[in-house]
Amino acid sequence: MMVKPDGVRRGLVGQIVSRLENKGLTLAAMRMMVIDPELASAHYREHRDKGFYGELIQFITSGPVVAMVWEGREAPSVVRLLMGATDPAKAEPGTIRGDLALDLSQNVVHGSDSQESAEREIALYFPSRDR
Ligand code: 3AN
Repeated sequence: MMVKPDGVRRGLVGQIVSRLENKGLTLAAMRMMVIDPELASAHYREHRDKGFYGELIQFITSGPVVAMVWEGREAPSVVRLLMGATDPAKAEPGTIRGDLALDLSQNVVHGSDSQESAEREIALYFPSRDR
């Protein structure tokens, strides 16, 4: 999962990490970085034909992010439950987006949507990590 540039700018990294730790997930790797356009387009390749793609790439490269690897039982789906719906206006209270976001593009966090996408994204963001 990743804290996006808006979450880092707003100082939300600590409480997002706490929410996942409190749930019982284990933080296995963490990296603060500025995403370059090449990495952004690799990450979001499935959205390249969408109308919001340009805005998405512009935003995700607009400042530092914190990329993380979390481990635990059913980690990808548990993280997405804690994140809440993609559109923060529809995200349940108690979730990260439900409590901390309102804007659809500036929605504070990204989470891999399956074990397969987690592995693909971990390889992109942590290329030297042992797998
Ligand atoms: P999620 O981050 O919940 O997995 P995806 O993968 O469907 O959501 O979308 C990737 C990102 O693209 C979202 N986090 C959001 O910031 C942005 N996004 C999705 N749909 C829209 C939209 N209709 N307009 C603007 N941005 C969008």
